[in-house]
Amino acid sequence: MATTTKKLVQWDPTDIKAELLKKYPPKVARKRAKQIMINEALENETPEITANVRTIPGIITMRGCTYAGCKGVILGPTRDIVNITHGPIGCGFYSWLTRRNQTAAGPDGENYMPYCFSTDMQDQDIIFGGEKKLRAAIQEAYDLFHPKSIAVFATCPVGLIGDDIHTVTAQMKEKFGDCNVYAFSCEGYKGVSQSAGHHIANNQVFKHLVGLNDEEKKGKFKINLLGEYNIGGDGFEIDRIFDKCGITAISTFSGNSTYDQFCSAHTADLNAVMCHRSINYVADMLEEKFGIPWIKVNFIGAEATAKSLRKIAEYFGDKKLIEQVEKVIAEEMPAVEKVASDVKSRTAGKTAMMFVGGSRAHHYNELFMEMGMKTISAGYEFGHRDDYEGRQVIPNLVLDADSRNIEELTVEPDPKRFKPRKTKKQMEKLEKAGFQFKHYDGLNPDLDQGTLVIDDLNQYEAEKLVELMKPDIFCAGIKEKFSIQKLGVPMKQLHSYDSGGPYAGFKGAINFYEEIDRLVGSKVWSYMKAPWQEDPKLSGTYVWE
Ligand code: CFM
Repeated sequence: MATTTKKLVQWDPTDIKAELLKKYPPKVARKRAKQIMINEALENETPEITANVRTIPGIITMRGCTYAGCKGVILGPTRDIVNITHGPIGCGFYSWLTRRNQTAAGPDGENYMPYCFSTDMQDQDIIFGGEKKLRAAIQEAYDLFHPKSIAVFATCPVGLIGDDIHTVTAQMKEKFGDCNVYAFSCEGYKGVSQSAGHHIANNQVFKHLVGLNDEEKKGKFKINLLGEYNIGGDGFEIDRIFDKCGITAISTFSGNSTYDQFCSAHTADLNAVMCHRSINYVADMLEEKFGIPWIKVNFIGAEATAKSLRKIAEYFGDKKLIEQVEKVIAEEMPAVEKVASDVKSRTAGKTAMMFVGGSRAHHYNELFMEMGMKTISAGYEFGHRDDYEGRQVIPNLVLDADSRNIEELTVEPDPKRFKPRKTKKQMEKLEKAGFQFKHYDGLNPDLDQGTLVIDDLNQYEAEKLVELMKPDIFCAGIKEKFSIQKLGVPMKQLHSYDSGGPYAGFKGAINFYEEIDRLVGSKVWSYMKAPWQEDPKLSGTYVWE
């Protein structure tokens, strides 16, 4: 690639923004300008960013599709539901484990993770309809495995030809009697990104699963951990810490989860929300229907982990739990601090860029801060305005045709099972002491003034940013990995963690410090030059240059 632009040593965010937009036709530049924001770091008053809108055709986005968000992200990590992709086998590939959500089979050994179920639609199914094939596939899965539950996911062609997957699954459920069968209309085109798929998935889980098992589970301090997907074993580390503290996770939505966890979620006494983007509306629905309050937590970063544990303990207000949490923090922190102070001597002052999904750019900022590093540019692939600016913007969000396309469930208090976990007085007392329910400030207030916050970054802008600002590390996904390394900058995948992890909790923080230290300290990528960069045989320009 042409490398005529030198690194702007004293870069000004306004100049960088102008550079990023320079090559676009005026109409595209105008649209993208609203998605590139220079952060003012004003708490709850950050300027408005445009987010959750369609990618401009022709731009190579980092986003995934709605099917990916539904099947891959939300239902993917649940081990004992047979997930059938209804569609051509190309999409079927993604019904296999392409995300690094880890699973322990558990005492019952029921685990369908290693399998890939697809109806493998052919031309004739597209022409004459695929319902017959779908019915046969559900029957085959039932006969082979006798699972508790079978889920069906629609890919784009299914929506285009109009297969009625909901009727088919309802009929099969009735026929079996002992297997819950339901479907997701999560065609890839259904929304502007995977975020729409999260919503479709969670709505159906709420309608078809949550509340089915009223049996009281053991445990004194019972919570649901919402929006934790056990990537690289993060969930295992969080479970280890919960066990030590005496906190019982009734369910995790949905890392290493089971069908029964979803069915029992309404029996917990607190919802702790990790990934706000993918699940905040489930927390709202659980509160409205069953009376379970929710708080935002973050187990990425040692300090953030300690803070989140204290928050959970404070909510329950039990002296013994508060003491135990403090004991666990005191036990875990010395090892973390030892590694942090060692790596800091090399990592302090280094710079990072992060462009990941809808919550990690925020969560991982914690870990970089603990290493003395600075985030100079960050953004989400598919975050909404509230993930950037905080939940106070929600009432003012403009609903466009794409967001209207996604069903919003109307939830009412359950006539028998609605039970406020705290009295109004208890809630007010906690709030007076500074405790915040249903609260999230978003990414922007935690980034420095002048940081470039960019929504739905694309390949062109990613390369341009790196070329101009030369960060010490760039974090994103597999699609970005190699083009960034070719620019001489180390790259860390924050979706799959490459082959690393866990990075959550105390042990995870240590893993992250050590890995980032190695990456930013290594010059290997900067030594690499392609032959044509050193000795170009042919040169040319594009017509617009
Ligand atoms: Fe939530 Fe996620 Fe994320 Fe997400 Fe994802 Fe993921 Fe992600 Mo990849 S649910 S928004 S759709 S934290 S798969 S575990 S890493 S883009 S930042």
